[in-house]
Amino acid sequence: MTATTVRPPPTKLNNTKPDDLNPAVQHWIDQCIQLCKPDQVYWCNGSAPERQEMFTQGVKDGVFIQLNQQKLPGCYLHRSNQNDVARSEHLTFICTPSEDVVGPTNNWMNDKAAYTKLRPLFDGCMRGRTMYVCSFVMGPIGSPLAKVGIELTDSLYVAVSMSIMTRMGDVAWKQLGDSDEFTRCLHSVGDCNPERRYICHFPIDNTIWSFGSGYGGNALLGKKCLALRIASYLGHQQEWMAEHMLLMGATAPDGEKTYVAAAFPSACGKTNFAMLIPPQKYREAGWKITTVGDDIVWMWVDEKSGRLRAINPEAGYFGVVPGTNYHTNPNAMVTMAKNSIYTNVALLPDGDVWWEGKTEQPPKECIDWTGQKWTPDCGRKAAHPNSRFTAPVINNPALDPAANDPAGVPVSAIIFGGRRSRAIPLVYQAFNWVHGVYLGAALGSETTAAATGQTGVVRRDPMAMLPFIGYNIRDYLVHWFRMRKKMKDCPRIFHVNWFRKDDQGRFMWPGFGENMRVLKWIIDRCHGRAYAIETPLGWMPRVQDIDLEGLNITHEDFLAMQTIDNAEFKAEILSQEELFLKLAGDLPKEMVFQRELLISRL
Ligand code: SAT
Ligand code: MN
Repeated sequence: MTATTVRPPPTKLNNTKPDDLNPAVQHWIDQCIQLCKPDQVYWCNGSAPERQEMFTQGVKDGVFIQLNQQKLPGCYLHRSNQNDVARSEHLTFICTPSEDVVGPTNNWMNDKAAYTKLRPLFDGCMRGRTMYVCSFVMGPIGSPLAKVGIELTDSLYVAVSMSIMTRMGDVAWKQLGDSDEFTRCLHSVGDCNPERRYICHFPIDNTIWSFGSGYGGNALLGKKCLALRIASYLGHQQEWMAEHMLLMGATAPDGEKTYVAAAFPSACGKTNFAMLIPPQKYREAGWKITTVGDDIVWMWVDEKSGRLRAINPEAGYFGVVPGTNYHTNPNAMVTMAKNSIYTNVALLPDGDVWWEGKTEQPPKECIDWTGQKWTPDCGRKAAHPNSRFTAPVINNPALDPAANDPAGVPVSAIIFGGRRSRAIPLVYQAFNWVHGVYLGAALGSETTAAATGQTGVVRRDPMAMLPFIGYNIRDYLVHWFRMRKKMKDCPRIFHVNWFRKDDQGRFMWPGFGENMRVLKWIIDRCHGRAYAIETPLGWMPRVQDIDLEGLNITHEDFLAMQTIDNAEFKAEILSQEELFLKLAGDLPKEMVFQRELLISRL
C-alpha cells in the first residue's frame, strides 16, 4: 500500500495562548513541541469567530470545501484519505506494564515499548505544519465527573471537529486551573499510512498517542479514546461508569419525565433512537422525546437518592449520514443543516450534499466521496457507508433542557440492543440487574462499516463496549455488579432488536419513530404499570401490551417478532462461547450462573 502525503501548508491564524499558562501544561507541551517540531503552534480559544477563521483557512488549504451557504449555512465538506474512513481496531492498543490489566479483548503493548515504538514516528512529524493546541472539557462545566483534556494535533480538520465535539478552549483552561489532572492527547496524521497507524492509550499516565489517522474515533481523542477507554479505566477505579450509550428523556402527556440510556454498537441507530420523533398520535397525546446524548454516557450513583445519574460528556454529534432523511431522522436533518462538517458524502452541482438514502431518487450526477464524477449507473456508492456529520448539540431542536446540567439526569432504564436479522425478539426485560448485566455481556450484533473489516457477521459486543473497554473485561463485568450494590433503586434493564427479518428477508418491525411504541412499554414497566409475561428469556409484553394501532402489523406478525425458537436460541447461546471462552477461568461466576439458568429455562 502506498502512502499519500497530506501536508497542508502552515496556517496563519491568530494565537490566543493564555498568559498564565498552567506549568504542568507548559512542561508537557514543550516536550511535545521538542518531539514533533512543528513550524508553528496555534492556541485555540474555542470561540465562534475562531472556528469560522479555521474553516476559511481550511478552504484555502484544501481541507474543506465550502458548501452552498444559502442551503447549508456554515457547513463544509471534508474528504478523508480513502484508506482512513473508520476506526482501526486492530491498530488500537492499551499500553500498560503488564498484559493482565488489559485482558483478552484489547490489543496490548507494554507501555515503555509503545513509547519507544511511537517516538520515532512523532519525531519531526510536524515539520512544515502547525500544531493546534486544543484544550477541552468532557462533560458539563462544573459537573463532578467533568474531565479536562488537551489535544495537540497537526490536523486542522481535527482541531475544528474538536471545537464542535467538545467544550473547547478558554472554558477548559479555566476548569483546569493549576491542576495537573488532564488527559495528554498527542495526535498527528503523519503520512496517513495504515502501515504506520497506531492509537495507543496509556491509562496509567492519563495519556493518548494517536498517529497516522485523521478519522473521528481514531483522531478526535476526547471521544472514544478519552471518554470511553481512559474514562472506563478511571471509572473502574473511582466507582463510576463510562458507557457507549445514548441518553434520552421521554416526557409523558401528564408531564412525567423518564430518562433512558441505551447501548447499541456503532452504526446501529443510537443517533436515530436518541432523536426519535414519536408517531403523530403520540405527539398529539402530548408525548415528547428529548436528547441528552447520542453516543457516550458517564454515570455515577448519587449519594443522596441512591440512584444512577448520567451526563453526556460530549458537545456535538458525530453521526452516520447514509440512510438519514426527513422520514428516518428529521431532528438529525435539522441538526446538520447549519454549522456542521460533512465527511465523505457526495457533492451536488449546486454545492448541496447527497448520500444514499437521503432522497428516494438519486441525483442525475454528483461528485462522489472520493472526488470523482458519479452517476446512478456507475456501480459505486456516492457517499462512503461510514460517511459522517459533525454538528453541535445546540442545533438539535429536541435537545433536552438538562443536557448541560452538571448534576446530570436520573436513569430509569438501560436498554441493550444489536443488529440481528434472526433469533432475537423485538423486546424483553431482564428479570433483575444481574440477569440484565448478562444480557448486556452477551450482546451480539452484525458488524457495520463503522470499523474496518468484514461487515454483516455476528460479533459478540458486550454492552456495545467491546472496542472501548479500557481494561480487563473480567473487571469490567465485576464493576457492573459492584455498582448495583451502591444503588438503592436501580434502573430496569431491557433488550431490543429493531432489525429482525422474516424468511423473505424483510424487516419485521418498522423501526425509527415507531420504536416509541416499544419505548412506551419500557417506560411503563419502569413505573410498574405495564403487564408482562415470564418467558425463558425474560419478561415479555403480550400482544395487547404493545400498541400496534395504525401499523400494518397483525397480532400474528407481532408474535412472530417475539418468537423464541428454542433450537435457534441454543445456537445463539453456543455462539456466546466465542466471547466466554476468551474469558475462560476469568468469567465472573454470576455470568456462569445466568447462562446455566437460561439453558435450563429453555
Ligand atoms: O468511533 S467513532 O466515534 O468514530 C464512530 C463510532 O464507531 O461510534
Ligand atoms: Mn459510537
